[in-house]
Amino acid sequence: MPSYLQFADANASFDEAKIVIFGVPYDRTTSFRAGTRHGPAAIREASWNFETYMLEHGRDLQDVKFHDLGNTENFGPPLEMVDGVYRFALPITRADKIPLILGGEHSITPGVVASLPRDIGVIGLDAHLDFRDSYLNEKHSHACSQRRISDLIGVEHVVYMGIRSESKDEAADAKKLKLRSIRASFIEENGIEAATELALGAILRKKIYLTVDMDCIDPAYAPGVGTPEPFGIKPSDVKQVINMLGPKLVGIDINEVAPQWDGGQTALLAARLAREAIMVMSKK
Ligand SMILES: [Mn+2]
Repeated sequence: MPSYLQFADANASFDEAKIVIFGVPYDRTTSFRAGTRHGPAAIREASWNFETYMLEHGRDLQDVKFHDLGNTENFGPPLEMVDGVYRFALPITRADKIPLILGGEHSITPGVVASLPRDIGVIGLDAHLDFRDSYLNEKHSHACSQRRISDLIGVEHVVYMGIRSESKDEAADAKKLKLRSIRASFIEENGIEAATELALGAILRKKIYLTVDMDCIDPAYAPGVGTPEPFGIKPSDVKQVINMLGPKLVGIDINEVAPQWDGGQTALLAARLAREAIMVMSKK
C-alpha cells in the first residue's frame, strides 16, 4: 500500500535528488472560496494514480532522482509565509537542485523566486493578472503574485499567459509600468507554442521559473480552484508549455488546487502536470 503522504515515485534521498518537491498548505489570503491549504495532500494522493512509465518520454519516473520533503509548517500572516517559503526553498536552490512546489494559493510563489538567482525570467500561467500592489490591505495576497515577482526580478522579466481577468487599476498599472502579458484569447487564436515563444522573446532570459496557477485552465477541466474563470486554456496547453520550457526550468510551482470544489479532477491534472515537469526537468 503506497503512502499518500509522499508524492508517488519520489524514491531518492535529498542528497541524491536533482528535483525536490515540497508543499505549502497555505490559503489565508483567499478572497473568494477557501481550501487550497488541502491542495498539496490532494495532489500527492492523485499522483499514485499513474503508471511510473511515461510512454511519450520512453522513460520510467522510478529512474528519475527526485525527493519529497513534505509540507512546510502552517504559517500565520502572509509575510511570515513568504519568508518561511524562502527559507524552506533556500537549501534546495543553494544545492543547485530544482524545487517543485505544490500549493497552496498563488501568494507562495514570490517566496520561492526570492530563493533563486536574480538573473532568471518568470513565466506564469494564470487567468488573472495578479498585478495589484496590494489587495484587501495585503501586499502579499494571492492577487499580487506577479507584482511581488516583478519587485524581485524586474517587471521586464515576467510574463503571465492565459489572462482573462484584471481590474481597471491593474490594467492602468500594467500599461504604466510596461508589463507584458498574453491573453487566453491570443492562445486560442495563435496556439500555445506561438504564445510561449513570444513570452520567451519578451523576457530574454535563459533560466526560467514557471508558476502554474491551475485557474489558467478552463473550469470545465479544472473546477477545483479558489477563483474559477471561464474561457480558459486547455490542459494540454499547460503540458506543452512544460515541455517547451523543460531544459530551461530552474523551478516550478503548481498552485491554487482547492480539492473540495470538484470530484478530484483538478488535483489529478495537477499531479499529472507535476509528473510531466519532473520528467522533462530531469533531462536537463
Ligand atoms: Mn489566478
